Amino acid sequence: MALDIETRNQLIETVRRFVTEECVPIEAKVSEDDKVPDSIIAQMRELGLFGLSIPTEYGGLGLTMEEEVLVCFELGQTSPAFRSVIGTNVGIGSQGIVMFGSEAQKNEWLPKLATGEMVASFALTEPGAGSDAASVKVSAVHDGKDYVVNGTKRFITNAARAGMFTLLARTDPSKKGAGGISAFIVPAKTPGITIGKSEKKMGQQGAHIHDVIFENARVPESLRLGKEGEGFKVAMQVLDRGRLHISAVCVGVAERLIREAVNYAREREQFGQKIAEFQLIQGMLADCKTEAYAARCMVLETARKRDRGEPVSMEAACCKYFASEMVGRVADKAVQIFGGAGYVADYGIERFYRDVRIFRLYEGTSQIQQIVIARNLLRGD
Ligand code: COS
Repeated sequence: MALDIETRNQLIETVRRFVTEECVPIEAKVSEDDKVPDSIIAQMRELGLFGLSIPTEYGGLGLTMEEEVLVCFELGQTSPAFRSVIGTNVGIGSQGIVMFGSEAQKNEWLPKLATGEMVASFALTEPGAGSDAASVKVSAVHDGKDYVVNGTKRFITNAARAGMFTLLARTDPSKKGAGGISAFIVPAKTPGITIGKSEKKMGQQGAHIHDVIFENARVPESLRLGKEGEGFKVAMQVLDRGRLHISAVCVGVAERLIREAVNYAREREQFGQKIAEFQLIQGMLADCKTEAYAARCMVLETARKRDRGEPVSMEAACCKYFASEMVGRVADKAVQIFGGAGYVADYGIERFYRDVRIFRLYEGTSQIQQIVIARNLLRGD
């Protein structure tokens, strides 16, 4: 159920204050240390941020999608590494259980994920299966009352902190495509699981991705999510939702960068006047604002549609496509408005420029979003 308007405004204001007072001042340090401090993670737990999307009966805040994107507009106003701490619990790590879990699975796992006592991680991508998600090779072979899992997952966010994985694995090797895949809840402490090194990345230092290697890891049948062969559907529905969440984060980052660019343009003088007075600067600011506003409207509209129970695969892909490309253009213009300073680390703008690049890649590249949009159009949905 939706929050009353006063509670909703309070929540947004609290998140805004947390972001401005606690996260923004340490953005550079988080990037340098490649670590979000434990004290910040503790505050996120206290604020209930790990449980934004988990229903209240399992200890979460049970936000509607509209409320969640409003919170993400705020969380996006700082380095995306902070959002990444809670991102997998709110989105791709937990939502398979919320949408497809049995009552017993929900009762066992969701309360821990809601409080942040346990971190969830989503294990779909493999060395040979990125955009082509239906080609996963990690195998889960039925053996008595267990499945025996073997293979490697790649670029798995929060894997080293995870207490559980939502794993997509092939249970039917005779079916090469989507039909042979099943989804599982896999406790991270299962013998036979090893976590690879933290990958060095272009941006978002403080957020970590790893390989997850399964060697004869036994997963009880009771931890399968949904029916055998339904895993691809689980992954796609989790991603539909995740794409909307990421789009909202893109809007938040864009709004932050626009604010930074406006402030800088008001201060910086060239040719005897503030650069904000130059129409070429104003043009760039206006383009940024127009695009960010368009993305904000799309995201809100799609979130409301999802809350009404309508399918939003196509609209979520439109949002992800537009918002992630939009924030790339905004970050590029922010560097341009800052000029040389935009390229210098101390000003922080170049860090955002690097940070936002991943938005066009993960949870489906822009090209995958185009495919999803076009297929839906051509099917006449
Ligand atoms: N919701 C529910 N079911 C869906 C779905 C959705 N959004 N999208 C596809 N499906 C179903 C289809 O209906 C189809 O079911 P049937 O076989 O019963 O008809 C099945 O899944 C296979 O769908 P499709 O044929 O479209 O699969 P493709 O292999 O062509 O792949 C894309 C579709 C490209 C859209 C998919 O592979 C994809 O999203 N790739 C990107 C993966 C990604 O985001 N990776 C990032 C990793 S997580 S950070």
